[in-house]
Amino acid sequence: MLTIHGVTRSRASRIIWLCHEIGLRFRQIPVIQAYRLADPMAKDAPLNTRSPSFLKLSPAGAIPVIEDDGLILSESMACTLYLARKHGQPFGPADAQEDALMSQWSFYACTAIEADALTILFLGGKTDTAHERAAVEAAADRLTRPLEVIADHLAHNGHMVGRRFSVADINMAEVIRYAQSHEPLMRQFPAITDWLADCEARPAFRKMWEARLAEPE
Ligand SMILES: N[C@@H](CCC(=O)N[C@@H](CS)C(=O)NCC(=O)O)C(=O)O
Repeated sequence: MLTIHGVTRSRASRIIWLCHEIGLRFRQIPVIQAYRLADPMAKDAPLNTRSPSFLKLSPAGAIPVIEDDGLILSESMACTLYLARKHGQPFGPADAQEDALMSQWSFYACTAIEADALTILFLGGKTDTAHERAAVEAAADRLTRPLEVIADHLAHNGHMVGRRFSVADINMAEVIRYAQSHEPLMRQFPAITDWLADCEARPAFRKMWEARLAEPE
């Protein structure tokens, strides 16, 4: 059976969402981020990204990691793309061209959007200082161009690849939703907010999200 290492309050959420879409059973080992613990090396600390046993599995010390049929794989988007390919349509690619496009949009999400969207997620609610406010506004400015690209694509295609909901929508939605709290930014892109609302209304997303909310903050 597929094993997912990582709490749901992490990028493991994208793998869990996909598993629920596919109807794929999995075992979850709730490895937590070390930075969320006062002393990750304490004797009674829960299994975390600095635990020696986890570092054996993932020398990079990051969640999520999956184990499947002897394969040990890190990088959340490599994990979702692998599982989508393995389990095929509709969430995975129909052919090599769709496979390439699903990779293209996933890499674009990671390289052009994720860092700035995370700045908004982590600082968005706590812009106490001028420095923090400037960091959030600079991130929102940099996001305008990639979000224009995505909004235009969605307005013409409805989904990221193949005019159907797929792993490419999961990978893109998981990253764009980090920026959702920046209303002036998101308001410029109704094609994105409508698509995101549809993504987040899916039963598989809701199931993942409920599990996430049930975990301690
Ligand atoms: N590019 C990696 C990033 C992995 C990553 O940074 N994971 C965070 C949690 S979402 C983590 O494990 N942080 C651990 C730590 O900083 O101790 C991926 O997509 O999987």
